Amino acid sequence: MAQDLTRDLMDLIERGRDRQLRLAVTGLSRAGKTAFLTSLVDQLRHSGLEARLDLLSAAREARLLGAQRVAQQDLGVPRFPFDQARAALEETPPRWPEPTRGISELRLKIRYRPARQAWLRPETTELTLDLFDYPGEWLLDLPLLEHDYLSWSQAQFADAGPARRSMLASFYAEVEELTPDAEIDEARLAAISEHYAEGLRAAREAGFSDLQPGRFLLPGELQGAPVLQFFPLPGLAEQDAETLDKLPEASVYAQLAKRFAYYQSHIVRPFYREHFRRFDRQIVLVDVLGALNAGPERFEDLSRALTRLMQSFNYGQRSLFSRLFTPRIDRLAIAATKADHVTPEQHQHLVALLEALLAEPLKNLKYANIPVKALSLASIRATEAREVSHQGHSTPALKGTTLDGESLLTFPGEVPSRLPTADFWTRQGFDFIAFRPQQAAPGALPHIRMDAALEWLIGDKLT
Ligand SMILES: Nc1nc2c(ncn2[C@@H]2O[C@H](COP(=O)(O)OP(=O)(O)OP(=O)(O)O)[C@@H](O)[C@H]2O)c(=O)[nH]1
Ligand SMILES: [Mg+2]
Repeated sequence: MAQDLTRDLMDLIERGRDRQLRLAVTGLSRAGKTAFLTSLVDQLRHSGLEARLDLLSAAREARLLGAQRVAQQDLGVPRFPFDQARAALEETPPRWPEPTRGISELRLKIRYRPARQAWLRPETTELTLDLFDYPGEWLLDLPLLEHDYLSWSQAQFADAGPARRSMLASFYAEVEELTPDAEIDEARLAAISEHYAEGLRAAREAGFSDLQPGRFLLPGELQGAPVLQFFPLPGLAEQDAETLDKLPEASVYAQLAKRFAYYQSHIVRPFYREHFRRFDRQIVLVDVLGALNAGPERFEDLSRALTRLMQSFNYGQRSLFSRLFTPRIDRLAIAATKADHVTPEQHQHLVALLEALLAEPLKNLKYANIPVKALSLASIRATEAREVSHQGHSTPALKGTTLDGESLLTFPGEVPSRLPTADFWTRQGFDFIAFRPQQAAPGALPHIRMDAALEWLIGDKLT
């Protein structure tokens, strides 16, 4: 207890001195969070020696001395599996890090020489960077906190397009026969919940993003628990709220609403409270290219999911008071990940498309006067950019190895710089290929613009 208190006090002092930063790496499932964190640690650990970080001013000015992982704050949370991720990348053939199944934390101490040496100023200083990783599936539970059972049910049915509906067909067939005032039948609720979970899993496999509740996709230790046995009911209307609320405890509606509330208060809220409240900076990672490859319904689904998600974070300018006691995100980056899937001259379009996808949240952030930088990056670059000449013309191409080990020289297609039109979708001019990471070489992992991201997110703290 006393130890906890001392630690919290030390943190508070460090925050006050601007020597500690908590960075939210936000991204839906498969967006590239784990790859980003792995690369971030790797680049900073190699900084000063073999990392290529020219766009990070502290590195360019040779003031960045390196970084070390240190004991994290919460000893009850596993450590971010950096070594496992790095080892997977070094195997022959190299492998991508595993999808994340639970929460992990990481604390980095970054050592640097301040830009201006002054009297009484130490020659070297440290910045503590706190990071954490989690399964993307769980992130979409944050917007679920905004709802009650009635409004949540309505939203789940309102947003589903034809492809998504077809994946949930067996759930729809069952649930449509259920009336809110029917008496509960435990076994039936469990069976319908399983249909719902199956439908969500199928939708995820098919590239959909806006899927709630997240623990249905990745239950962890909650597998089979009644708290995961609920689902939305169709045909509920706002004006029925009063009647619905009066239904007896043993009715289907009352039971489902109770489980939904339990899920919110016992699963989502603690997750949010413990991990998502205290951030100073944020990077939102988006697999724009993956969504582009998956078609219009998935693309819209991603845009909607991200817009809702970004409402769950605290943004605002900082005063000394807010920095100490109610930290807010005062600067963020949005990044289109896996930029090495397209040729370099497409990167600008990729950023424009990302901005179009996030138009709504960007408007709000601008209004709140929060600086945002949009960029495209590859945390771990798997391809090489090439020029191919054909009949006297030189065209850009990518060289990489597919996951099956086939060596490829390809032009994956043009990225539209605006939200794609119907015409784009019918032509479907984009061919997304999953590449294997490059064979490990000495030094830091190859990347695209990790240094630009770092400069924006922490550069000002390294001066
Ligand atoms: N080519 C390329 N592929 C990448 C890059 N980053 C991620 N990927 C691919 O995207 C997949 C998902 O990346 P992860 O970092 O595991 O994604 P995540 O956001 O941690 O996903 P969850 O843990 O499932 O939430 C990887 O297995 C790679 O196939 C990159 O920089 N370049
Ligand atoms: Mg992950």
